Amino acid sequence: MRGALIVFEGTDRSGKSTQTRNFTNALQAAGIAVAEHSPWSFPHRTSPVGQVINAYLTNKTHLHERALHLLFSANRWEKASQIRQALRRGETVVLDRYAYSGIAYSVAKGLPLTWCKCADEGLPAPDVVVFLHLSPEAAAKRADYGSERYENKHMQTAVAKVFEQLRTEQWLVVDADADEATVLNRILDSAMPTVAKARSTPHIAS
Ligand code: DGP
Ligand code: NA
Ligand code: NA
Repeated sequence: MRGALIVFEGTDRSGKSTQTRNFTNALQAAGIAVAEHSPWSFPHRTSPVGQVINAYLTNKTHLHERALHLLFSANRWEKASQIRQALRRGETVVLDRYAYSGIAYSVAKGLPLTWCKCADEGLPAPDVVVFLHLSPEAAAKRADYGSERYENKHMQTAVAKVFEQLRTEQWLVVDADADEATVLNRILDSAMPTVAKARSTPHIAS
């Protein structure tokens, strides 16, 4: 069986980092081979491109909005062959954010949707998109937003709106406004059948 490409998306504080970890552990417990170091997070901040992104997010540098968009995209392209290779080896890959974040955050700041979509065209296509839904109000209650760029209610509300636009019927939308174990169970209930189906069908060329 091939690996499945599973993408988690959502606004900041929706629990993606925790739940991609929990979900990876659950896959392994179910005997499904998972790529090493999964979940893989975007942006991955340690590559040269990732370091520039990190400097931007922590307010240490300024970048033109379009240059920034292309850097986030490049940061995903850097990993594209590794993703494909893992899938071919039969390993499932869990991603904490992907191209949908790329579009949502840039469009929220006023860049045109069609232009934003171009840079990520041709990346390995996900089999499953899990969208952790948390209102900006509920997110603000979880913990104070930190000091990074975008961690404010105005931006998060704008990002949530674009995610709504991007959402298709294939997305698995999970209500993330509950405790960790409850949210994980919701994710497993909705994603596991799709993961099993993906692994037993050939990957659609992307
Ligand atoms: P995270 O490490 O998941 O908290 O992401 C850091 C911040 O970067 C977060 O506010 C979301 C934002 N972000 C993630 N991916 C992208 C992207 O592709 N483009 C833009 N503009 N922002 C992104
Ligand atoms: Na964040
Ligand atoms: Na994360």
